[in-house]
Amino acid sequence: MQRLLSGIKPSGDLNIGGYGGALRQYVKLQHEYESYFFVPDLHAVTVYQDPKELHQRTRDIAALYIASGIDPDKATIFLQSQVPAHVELGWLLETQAHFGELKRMTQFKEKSDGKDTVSSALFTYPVLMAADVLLYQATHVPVGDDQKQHLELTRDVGERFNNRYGRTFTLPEPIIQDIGSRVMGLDDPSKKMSKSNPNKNSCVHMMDTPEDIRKKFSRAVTDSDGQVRHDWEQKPAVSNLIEIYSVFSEEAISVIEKRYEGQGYGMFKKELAEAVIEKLQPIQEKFYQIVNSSELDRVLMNGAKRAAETASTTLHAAKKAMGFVTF
Ligand code: AQP
Repeated sequence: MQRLLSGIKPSGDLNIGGYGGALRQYVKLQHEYESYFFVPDLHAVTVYQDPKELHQRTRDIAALYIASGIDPDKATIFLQSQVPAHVELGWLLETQAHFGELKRMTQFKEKSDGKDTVSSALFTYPVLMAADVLLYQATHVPVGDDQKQHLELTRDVGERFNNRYGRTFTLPEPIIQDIGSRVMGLDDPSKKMSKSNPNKNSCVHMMDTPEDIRKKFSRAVTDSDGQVRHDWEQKPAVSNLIEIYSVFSEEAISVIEKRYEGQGYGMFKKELAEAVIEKLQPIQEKFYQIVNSSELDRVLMNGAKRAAETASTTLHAAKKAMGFVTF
């Protein structure tokens, strides 16, 4: 069976962008791959996180994995910071990554833009991501559109290591879906719906109340031609809403376009909100049952144990290949 690894950073409250681009896919893929789903808490701290919030959000993301349908008996669910091999391999791989290629990472450019200081961890974070993936010999990584470049770096660094020290790592392939791979902000369709966006109306959070969800969609920007038509070039805001609708109702885009033909945006936005509410309601219920439970602790402890076994085999092989004294 081929192996898959992916995760969602606890850097803010999870929104429907992360659900559409990642979590929804995880739930399906767990049946096709031997799956590792982790919470990359070490990645979150590349920018400052309030310790109490980080603690709670880390549990929240893990609970959302389970509440959304990932089965902990099938997939391994764990926290990155519970498996020290990630950091150790990250350091070894930093010796293989080039300063110039890290400087070209668009996410680094975006996140450092306009800041007086940025942490060096933000700069080297794609190398830690490479370690996350290569440690598990993952054959596939489901990623949103924005993470494609980081996965290419993972392959480059892994290949460089293999060429220099002998074949140690499996080079992973991305899995990118067509619909939902890039959910944009409700206030600005040129910007990705992001956890760290301070404008709370730009995204719908997974735990938003029905009232909030209705309000946010009613305020979502559209355009002036009044047609529910999917066309990213000419109608990015409406196309984004149609894709969200398609993700949540599991209907084809053409079906949605047809239903609202000639009706303007009012009913379309209302029913879009209802489709999202309907999908989120059972997830929210399950989330509240498990988020602070000892059941979640047990899942994460078992997951870390299982993950560490796989990770330590790869780390040992990498250290041996590089010439470190190993026993
Ligand atoms: N808006 C989105 N549309 C589609 N996919 C998305 N993903 C995130 N936002 C969207 C995908 O979710 C996975 C986990 O992402 P992440 O949380 O680890 O990192 P991120 O992409 O940096 O997410 P955010 O929300 O933008 O976080 P901040 O603001 O903290 O940087 C990835 O596969 C991602 O593509």
